[in-house]
Amino acid sequence: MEKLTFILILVMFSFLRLNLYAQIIYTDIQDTILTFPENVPGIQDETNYIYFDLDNDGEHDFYFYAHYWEEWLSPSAPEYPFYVMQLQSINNKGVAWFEGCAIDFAYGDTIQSEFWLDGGLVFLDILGSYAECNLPYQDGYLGIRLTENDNYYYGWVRLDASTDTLVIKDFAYNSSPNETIFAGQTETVGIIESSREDEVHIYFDGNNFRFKTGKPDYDTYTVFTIEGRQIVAGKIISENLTPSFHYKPGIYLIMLKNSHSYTMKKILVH
Ligand SMILES: [Ca+2]
Ligand SMILES: [Ca+2]
Repeated sequence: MEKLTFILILVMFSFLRLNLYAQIIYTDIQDTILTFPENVPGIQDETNYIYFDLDNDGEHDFYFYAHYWEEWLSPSAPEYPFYVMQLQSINNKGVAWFEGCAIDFAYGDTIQSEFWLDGGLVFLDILGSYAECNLPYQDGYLGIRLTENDNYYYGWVRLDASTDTLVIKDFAYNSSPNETIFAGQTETVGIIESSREDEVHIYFDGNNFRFKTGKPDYDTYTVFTIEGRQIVAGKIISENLTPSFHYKPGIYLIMLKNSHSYTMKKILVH
C-alpha cells in the first residue's frame, strides 16, 4: 500500500453509461421559514403550509406543514401541546422514508431509499410519541421523487431544521426517468450510475487523483464537483491521473472513459 497523506476513498458505484438526456432541474427559492402557528382548534390551518413545485409544471408536488394544537386531557394535565412537522407528497407517494421520518441525506449522498411514502416526519411530539428525526440539522437534504407512467424522477429539497423552525432553501430533480441524483447536485453531469463493477480503483493522494486499473483501459479523465461542474479533464498518460490542483474538501466525481465504455467514482477529499 502506498503511503498516502490524505486519503479517503469511497468507491460507491462503478460503471456508468453516458446519457445525453440526463438533466438536473434546479430551483432556488427565497429561503422560507416555517414555524408552528398559534394554537388553533384542530390541525387544518393552511397558513402553516409551504408548497413547492418540484418539476416547475405549475402544479404543486409537495408541501411542508407545521401543526400545533392543544388537547384537554384531564384536570391534572388540562392542556397538552401537540406538535407535528412533516414533508408531504401531494399525490405521488414520493418521500424517502425510514421509521416515520423523512430521511435527511448529507451533501453528496445518492438519493435512494427502501421506502417511499406519501409523507415523512421532520419532527413530532404528541402525547408521549416523539420523533426527533436527527434534529437539529443544517443543510439537510430530504429525498423526494415524482412518479409518472411507472417512471421515477428523483430529487431533493434542502432545509435547516430544528424542533421549532424549518428553513426551506432550494430543490432539484433529475428530469431523466429512473436516474439518480446526488444530494445537493444542481448541474448535469450527463452520466448515470449502473450496477456493473469494474476493476478501477481511484484515490486521492493529497494533490492528485490517481487510479489503478485492470480492464478496461481508459484514455481520458474528467473531474466534476458533486454538483456536476467540470473542473479538469484530459488524456490519461500515466497512472498519475490528474494535474495538481487545489482541491477543496468535498466530494468529487471522477469519470474515466474510452471509445466504448465509461466509469465514474465518487471520492471524498478531506
Ligand atoms: Ca409539479
Ligand atoms: Ca434559497
